[in-house]
Amino acid sequence: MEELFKCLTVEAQEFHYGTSVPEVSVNDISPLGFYRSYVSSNQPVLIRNACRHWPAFHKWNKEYLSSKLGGKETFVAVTPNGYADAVAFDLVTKKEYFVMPEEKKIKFSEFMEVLHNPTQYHGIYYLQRQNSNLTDELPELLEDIEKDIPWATEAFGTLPDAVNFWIGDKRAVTSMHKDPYENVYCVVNGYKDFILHPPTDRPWIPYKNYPTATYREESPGMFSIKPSAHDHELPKHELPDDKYETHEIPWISIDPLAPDYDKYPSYKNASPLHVRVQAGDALFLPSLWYHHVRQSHACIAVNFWYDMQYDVKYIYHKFLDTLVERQNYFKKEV
Ligand SMILES: O=C(O)CCC(=O)C(=O)O
Repeated sequence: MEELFKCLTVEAQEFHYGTSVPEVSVNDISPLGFYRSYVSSNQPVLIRNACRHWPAFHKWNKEYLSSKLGGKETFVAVTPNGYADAVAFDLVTKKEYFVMPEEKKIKFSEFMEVLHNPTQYHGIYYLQRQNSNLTDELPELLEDIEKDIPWATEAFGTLPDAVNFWIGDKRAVTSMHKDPYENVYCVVNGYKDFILHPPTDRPWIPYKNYPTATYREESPGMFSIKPSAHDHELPKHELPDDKYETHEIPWISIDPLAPDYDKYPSYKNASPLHVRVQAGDALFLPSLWYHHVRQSHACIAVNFWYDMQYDVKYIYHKFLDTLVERQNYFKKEV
């Protein structure tokens, strides 16, 4: 089976995805061209100058955002290590968890103060709510951007499902994951570094089930990992259905910045693509692509999540997922 998976990776790379993310100018993008060349073939592309014409490109800096949003309260993810929604080892319970950030509700001006004086504060701050926070929580900023990406909206035949606003510390990292969305990711200030894996890399991406937990800052700079209430010691078959559902979450255990090849030797077979998205540009990140994201300090971004189609590509990806799961199961058995 492993040989077949290797063949899949090589063919996907040679015939289709290549070894770098293609680039195109926004002036050369039409809805039909975008759909034909990138969406339907599940191919990422860097779109130069996609959001350079937004007023936000010139306006969004510390002073402007503070005067516009200063007194407003907002939720910010705070972690000891920059990793919100990632796997971490808890020294107290000696277990690995999928750990979510502490969500602090603070004034935007306070967040700006922390962001611009990071050494004077404890914890790593990242405004990264993924619930359409730009439209729902920060509507004051909407006049500075377009409400959607016109060529993408026409290509997808629908408005975006969510528009998210991101601003954070350079130490804040988004761990490897995939989303069921077509993502148009626009950088307004600074840059973002993406590591991408096509869905065909699934056999080399290690998943494990982790109990969930949340960081809590007990005193300045002292974080503990609080297992979720449902992480009790009952065996799964004794858990009520609703608890069973949320007891564990499958997450990717590899850190592509420092892969542990002793633990995950198969990851050597994967075919990552690296791309830096500069201010004014956008990355089209197709649904189900694995991504890991870093950023320059106080980088500001807005992304548009469009619903994905549950089409034949999705069915093939799911089939591959099932094959890999089966193979891993039998490997453990022998
Ligand atoms: O910008 C980031 O830190 C993460 C972005 C991301 O994961 C997404 O847009 O799906």
